[in-house]
Amino acid sequence: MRVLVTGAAGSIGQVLTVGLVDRGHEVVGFDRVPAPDGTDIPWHTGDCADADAVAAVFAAESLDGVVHLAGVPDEQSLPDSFVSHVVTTAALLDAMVEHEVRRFVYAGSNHAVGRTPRPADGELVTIDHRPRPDTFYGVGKVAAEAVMSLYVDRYGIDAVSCRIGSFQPEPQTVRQLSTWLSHDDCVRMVEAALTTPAPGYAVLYGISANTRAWWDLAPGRELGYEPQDDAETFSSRIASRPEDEVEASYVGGPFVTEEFFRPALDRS
Ligand code: 15L
Repeated sequence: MRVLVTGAAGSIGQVLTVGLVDRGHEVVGFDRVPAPDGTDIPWHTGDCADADAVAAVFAAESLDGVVHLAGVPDEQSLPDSFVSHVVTTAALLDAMVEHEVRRFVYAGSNHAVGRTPRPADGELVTIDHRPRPDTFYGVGKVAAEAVMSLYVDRYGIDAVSCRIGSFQPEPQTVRQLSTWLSHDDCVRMVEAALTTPAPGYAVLYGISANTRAWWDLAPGRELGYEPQDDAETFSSRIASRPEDEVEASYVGGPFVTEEFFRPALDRS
């Protein structure tokens, strides 16, 4: 497939670009910053919140799909979060409709359901749990999923939101022994979301096959995502910390704590 990757210069973008090319896909990069040194793919520098910049990319490239990773991966004010996650998603979907590009894969986040409490032992957080954001970041991710759902219903495109856990080379904390997404599994996940036949609107939890996982991997498996890595491999290297208990109580871990409580709007 020939795929536009937004946020291609970011941490996930760089791993994914190489991984998708290795798997035989053609990747076009799109980011606010120029291509990192050594990048050898077509590249567009611009902001995907800018509909004109997005339109110019789609006019220049013939595409089969979009992988939308761009967006600030952390807490911001509500308006900034809206632009970062919702406006960018809408701008890309509008261009996809205009150019008849059918497949959209989104870097959603566990923080869309971050306020979901950990269920009883042996039970999983499923994709049927209601949207329950833990931050304005999470609100932005929920709203971006809503825009995707609207475009699937209106225009019949296929859109998959991968609610990513903790994308790291290795897990760093006790929480991440449950929530880790390895680099290789990230590539497997996105390739499955790009190539699975006719998913319509779909959501999956983007984690590896972690022994301590408590988010449901079945929706991803139904789309062909078979994770291969397990954070448990690294467990002996992870020191416990006092905050581990609170971080284990909700999907969103540290994002549910009072440290993140703030007004929605910045005031000058
Ligand atoms: C995310 O979605 C964030 O982008 C990242 O900063 C981490 O908080 C990660 O989730 C996580 O939950 O570990």
